[in-house]
Amino acid sequence: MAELEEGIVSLFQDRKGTAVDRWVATTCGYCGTGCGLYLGIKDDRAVAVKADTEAAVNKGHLCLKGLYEWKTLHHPERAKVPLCRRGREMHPVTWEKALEETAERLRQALAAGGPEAVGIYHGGQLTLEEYYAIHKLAKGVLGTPNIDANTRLCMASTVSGYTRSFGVDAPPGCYEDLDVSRLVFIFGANPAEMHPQLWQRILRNRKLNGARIMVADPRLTLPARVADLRLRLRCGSNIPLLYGLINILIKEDMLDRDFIRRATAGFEDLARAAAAFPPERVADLTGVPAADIVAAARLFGRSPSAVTVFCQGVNQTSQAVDAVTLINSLHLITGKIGRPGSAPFSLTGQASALSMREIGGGGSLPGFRNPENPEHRRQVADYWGIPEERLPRRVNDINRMLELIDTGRLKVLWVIGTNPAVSLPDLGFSRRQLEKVFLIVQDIFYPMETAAFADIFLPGAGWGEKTGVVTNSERRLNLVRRAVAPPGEARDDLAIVSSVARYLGAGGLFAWQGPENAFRELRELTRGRPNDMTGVDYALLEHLGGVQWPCPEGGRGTPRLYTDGVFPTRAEEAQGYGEFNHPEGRARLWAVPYAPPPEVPDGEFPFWLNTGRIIEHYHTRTRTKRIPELQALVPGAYVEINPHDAARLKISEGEVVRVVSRRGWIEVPARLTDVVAPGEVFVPFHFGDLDPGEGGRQQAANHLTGRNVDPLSGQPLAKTGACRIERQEAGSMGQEGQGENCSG
Ligand SMILES: Nc1nc2c(c(=O)[nH]1)N[C@H]1C(S)=C(S)[C@@H](COP(=O)(O)OP(=O)(O)OC[C@H]3O[C@@H](n4cnc5c(=O)[nH]c(N)nc54)[C@H](O)[C@@H]3O)O[C@H]1N2
Ligand SMILES: Nc1nc2c(c(=O)[nH]1)N[C@H]1C(S)=C(S)[C@@H](COP(=O)(O)OP(=O)(O)OC[C@H]3O[C@@H](n4cnc5c(=O)[nH]c(N)nc54)[C@H](O)[C@@H]3O)O[C@H]1N2
Ligand code: SF4
Ligand SMILES: [Mo]
Repeated sequence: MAELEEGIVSLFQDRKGTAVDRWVATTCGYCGTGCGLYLGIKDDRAVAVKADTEAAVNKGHLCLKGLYEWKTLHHPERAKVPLCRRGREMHPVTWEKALEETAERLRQALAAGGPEAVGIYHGGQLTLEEYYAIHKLAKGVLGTPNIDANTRLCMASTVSGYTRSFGVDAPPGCYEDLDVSRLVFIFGANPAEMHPQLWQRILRNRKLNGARIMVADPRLTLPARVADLRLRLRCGSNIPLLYGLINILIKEDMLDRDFIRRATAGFEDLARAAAAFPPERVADLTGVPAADIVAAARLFGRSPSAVTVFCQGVNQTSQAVDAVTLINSLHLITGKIGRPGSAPFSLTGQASALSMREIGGGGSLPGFRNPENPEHRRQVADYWGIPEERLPRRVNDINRMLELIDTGRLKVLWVIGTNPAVSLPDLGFSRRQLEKVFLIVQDIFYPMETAAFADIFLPGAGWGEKTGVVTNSERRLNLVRRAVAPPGEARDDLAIVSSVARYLGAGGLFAWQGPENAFRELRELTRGRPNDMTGVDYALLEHLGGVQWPCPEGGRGTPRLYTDGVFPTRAEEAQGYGEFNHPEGRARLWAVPYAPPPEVPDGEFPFWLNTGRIIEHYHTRTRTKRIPELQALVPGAYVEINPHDAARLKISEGEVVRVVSRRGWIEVPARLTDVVAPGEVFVPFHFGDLDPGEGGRQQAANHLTGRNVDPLSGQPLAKTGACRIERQEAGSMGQEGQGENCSG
């Protein structure tokens, strides 16, 4: 077991011996953990990486991805010049031509169709300054409601869940909680693979302090295997499980009644709703034995502290926002919040996903302002010097934007730093929309899947080639630094967005001399707000190695929120969750409804379809597939099937099967493993479809996923759907409809 625990998840690495000209301090550009590292530069090229032994987050450790990150720089397929489409071909053009064309298309669409005719959809791996520029351009110049980010597929449910419970989208806890908590409850997350350095901290806590680990996941992940208590619930059954825990906590009076009285509202309603979920019913609905549900509630209730770590097993399932609010409630009714070792803690996915949320990516205005609040609107409009009416009141999420393309209202879409041709659900539908719209793609690699649909391609500078701020899961602002020049004519996203603004005649609003200048501007918009960073500048970030917001002037940052039991629930902040009817300053306990997921297995599609990720790859692999060491480890997609199901269906290890859903199909090798339960399958979503030259196999998991979304957050349910497995007859591989249906 010791080997399993240490095994793949962390590598200590020290390359003091590597011959380099200089080491540049920076922050890892992959996951939201935010590890500190040094890039080794020799002759102006990146040649090595070493972990930062002083870094508060990772203290000298890095995972696989961080270790090889430098290899994404200087790759021959880095995009180097702007391209424009002429017929079927993309041709190199000058920056002037590309920018002029981009601005002209936006202008024409605006003139003909108004602000709804244009849109921007961006990723979560840019810098805070770049997000600020994008949102200033979209909301302050174009005035379009069509502005969204891939946080819609990632953290949108947490954004709404935190806001509903606490009044603002701010993660209450910090990593230190993982070091000191007596119980780490891992709920719908697999940090051993996705946040490896946090998993190391959890294991260290167990070793040094005897912390307990409890895991709720349908898959037998590494954390589930080593947990003290494992709740292997069925896909899509978070709500009954959480209600089941709350039911026992109340029945056995494992509550902090004083905290409930003082700091919360809505307990009676929550208690009434939870009463309908006794352990026997919950066992029926989740597949978790009733005794384990009781044991889990007691472990949580009796532990002096507890932190619940959650991620996509919550955000991407049905009733995701409701699940987030119940997780928050679990902590609120037991008073396990605002103290060391106690917090509901959503792990953010991408390196700067939280930066994006705090500056508008989750649908707010900068500084978590409410776009429906006249005072907030005025503050932003005045600061930018634009008419207040221009600011959209409600943004259209990417789901709505695709519908607007489908109905011909959205004409020009600008995609920045995300690969929707692989990552959006229901790829058949989504790719048709990318085909239909006039598409501008801004990415660091060419080719990549979404660029195949582009009319204009703009080459961006990536990690290691630009300086700026990235905010990690614990609200820590870190610096990423330019260590080498971008390849060819590539330019950083801040410069590109500012140039487009200039071509649109709004250059005066974007007259920054580099990122630090932009940071100073955006910082002012956080004054007095939940993410106040008016006390932060680049020098302080350098000096302290990162600062956690809020950090008002003169401050040094705030590791933990709500330590006084007062919550920022105020009527004027009550963005997007309807009528505000509870006392200010108290956290809200919601009695959420329960309904089974919208799509469940049936005779035709008898398996639960679960999709997600693995340690070796990052998202759509534009970076990790170009790192030979990582690509060799897992070169293609596959489907995990439980050996009992495989035996029943006569499927052997490695056999290529067809996975079919109501939306589409993929053909991938079967991997027989008890990591998935009988009746469930899992497909990693990292893989785009192979080109004909590579065998032409259709393998992107999102051919299978559907357009059902959480009604409160608009987040697609990438983890809850139904599918069947078809065996391929010899010789019929790859031809639609010729598989042998062996789902029953
Ligand atoms: N190596 C690597 N690391 C990454 C990434 C990557 O691509 N590669 N991506 C980053 C990003 S953007 C993100 S958002 C995070 C995601 O990090 P995670 O959320 O930890 O990863 P996932 O594999 O998407 O899903 C986690 C778990 O949710 C479980 N799950 C599925 N359905 C349910 C359910 O109904 N209930 C419960 N309780 N659990 C369920 C799955 O079985 C899976 O084990 O990882 C980040 N880190
Ligand atoms: N079925 C299924 N689908 C999912 C998920 C799932 O679990 N299952 N997870 C969802 C989640 S949580 C996420 S976060 C999304 C991720 O989905 P995407 O955002 O599509 O994933 P990436 O591959 O990270 O795409 C980022 C793109 O930006 C480019 N890039 C990197 N750095 C820069 C830069 O500095 N500037 C510019 N301009 N470009 C840059 C990269 O080359 C890449 O093409 O996928 C979602 N889709
Ligand atoms: S844990 Fe995340 S931030 Fe740290 S090295 Fe790995 S990918 Fe990078
Ligand atoms: Mo994500």
